[in-house]
Amino acid sequence: MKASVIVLLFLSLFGLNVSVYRYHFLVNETLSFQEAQKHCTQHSDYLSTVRSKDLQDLSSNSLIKEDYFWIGVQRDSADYYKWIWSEGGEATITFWAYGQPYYYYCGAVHKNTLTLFALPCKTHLRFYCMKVYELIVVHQKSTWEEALEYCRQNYIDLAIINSEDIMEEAKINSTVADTDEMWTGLRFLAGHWFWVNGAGFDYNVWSSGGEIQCPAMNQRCGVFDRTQGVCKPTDCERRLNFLCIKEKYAD
Ligand SMILES: *[C@@H]1O[C@H](CO)[C@@H](O)[C@H](O)[C@H]1NC(C)=O
Ligand SMILES: CC(=O)N[C@H]1CO[C@H](CO)[C@@H](O)[C@@H]1O
Repeated sequence: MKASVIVLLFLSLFGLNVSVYRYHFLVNETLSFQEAQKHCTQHSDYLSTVRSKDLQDLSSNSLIKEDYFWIGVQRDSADYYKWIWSEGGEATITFWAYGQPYYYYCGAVHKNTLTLFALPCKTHLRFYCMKVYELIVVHQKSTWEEALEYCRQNYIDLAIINSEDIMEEAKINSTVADTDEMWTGLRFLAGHWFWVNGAGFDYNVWSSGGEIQCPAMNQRCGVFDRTQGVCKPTDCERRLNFLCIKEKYAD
């Protein structure tokens, strides 16, 4: 099977009580629901779990040539009236199209109306897979460098807080930390601030004073301040808890 082109689209936090966020990827290949599901579990996590507010972004991808695309929702084989996510758990769908679900078994989004239809599972459609991440508080008091090393060895990286969804996640998850401030992947080097994974600064994480253009030598690592819900520069040698990014379904 030829390699599919995977396009990173955007990420989303799923519910506020659930401490995770999701990156959705369009796979530029038309497959049946079962084949699509298999493709996702081989290459990432699952077919996408989607909220109503994600539909606009997902549907606007111009690679989707068909009227519909698969997301990870289908009838429960044990209970005809129940719909379940590929990721697991019952799906409470608020965006059924009028008169839906019809008697078919697999859920596809109609891209022009942003509503869900039940379609025959053998229909060949493009589809979204997702990767699911969590922020985890590490209860150690470490310098910024030590924290970076720890996250990279044990998880993926220090936390990158570059969207509203991840900020919400950071606020929820940081309540268990021992320190009010905790390290993130923010660093000032060679004249500018950057996220250690190279992410951009479209999302403003800084405290009201804004980004410090030229921080003093001892103010060049970024903490997340949970009392204010913002990031601030501080001394890299301080010993603080930290936030790592973890893959939810990594084994
Ligand atoms: C997506 O797939 C179509 C064939 O179905 C191909 O023509 C097109 O070049 C692909 N687009 C990208 C960005 O790979
Ligand atoms: C407060 C909170 O939601 N803590 C969670 C942070 O993330 C870790 C790892 O997923 C969870 O185990 C915590 O429950």
